[in-house]
Amino acid sequence: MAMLSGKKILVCGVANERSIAWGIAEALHREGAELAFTYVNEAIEKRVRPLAESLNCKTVLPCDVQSDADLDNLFSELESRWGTLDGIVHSLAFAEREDLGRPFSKTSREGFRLALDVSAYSLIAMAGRAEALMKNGGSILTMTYLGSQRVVSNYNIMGVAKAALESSVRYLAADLGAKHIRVNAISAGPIKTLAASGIPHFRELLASFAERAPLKRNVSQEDVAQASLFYLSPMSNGISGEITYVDCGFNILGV
Ligand code: NAD
Ligand code: 0WE
Repeated sequence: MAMLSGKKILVCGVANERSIAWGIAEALHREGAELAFTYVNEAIEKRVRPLAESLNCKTVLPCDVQSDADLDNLFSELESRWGTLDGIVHSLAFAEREDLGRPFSKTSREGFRLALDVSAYSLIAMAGRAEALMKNGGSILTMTYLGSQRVVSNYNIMGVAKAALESSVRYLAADLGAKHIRVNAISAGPIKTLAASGIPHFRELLASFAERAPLKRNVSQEDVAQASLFYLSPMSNGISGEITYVDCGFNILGV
């Protein structure tokens, strides 16, 4: 039995088939949801269009979350195509590569602004525009990482941005709850995606994670997709403002 038949869900953050958002999109499609996708630029559009078409989806729209005009156009396009919206998958983040490398105390003002704008403010910007479209309530889901709560070497300004994102989840949940709009986050363990490529020592991070995590393995795209289905479906109707670890238990560890 499909859990999401007739539900209209916007998926932001597919870059390629390894993207966390793509695993979620496949799961949503399997459960009967109707999807729309966004891309940040033309290079990503070339990747996203064929992937969307493989799920019989023709709604692929531009959105650089740094642009208010892009966000306005995206939601007015969804309004005219769909009229209502049931869910959003927000699965995007960005910081200058140099800010993930240099000492944290040397983070530039512009690096801070960019990381928080793309990785945290974008959730607020989308939720504010989605409110009017989510006429029957809705579910907004974002992706975060343990580096928001604990120091992870080199995660740096992204840790601060994810802390702002997680706090925004709670404030948005409180603000939009009366409209039956739920806002939650999944805190995923490390997964080798485009955003993880070129991170120094990422392979070592994955290996030590699998060794130490209670489940003795790495987290998969499918693990995150399954938990996402829960949040985008009525199975989680009583849950809002929550951060759920999908990390094979890693976050419970002390020494
Ligand atoms: P990914 O590279 O596949 O996805 C990141 C997406 O962000 C890309 O599609 C990219 O186009 C998009 N993006 C960047 N700047 C943008 C902008 N200005 N406007 C619109 N889109 C923009 O990598 P991923 O690992 O799937 O990342 C998805 C989310 O998951 C991110 O929030 C990331 O922080 C989070 N996350 C990743 C991991 C991991 O280890 N891979 C772990 C926990 C959380
Ligand atoms: O959120 C992320 C990655 C986010 C990210 C990645 C990049 C690389 C390319 C944001 N901006 C950029 N900018 C680029 O130019 N993750 C949770 C994955 C990740 O990144 C790390 C990690 C993990 C895990 C960086 C250092 C340490 C661990």
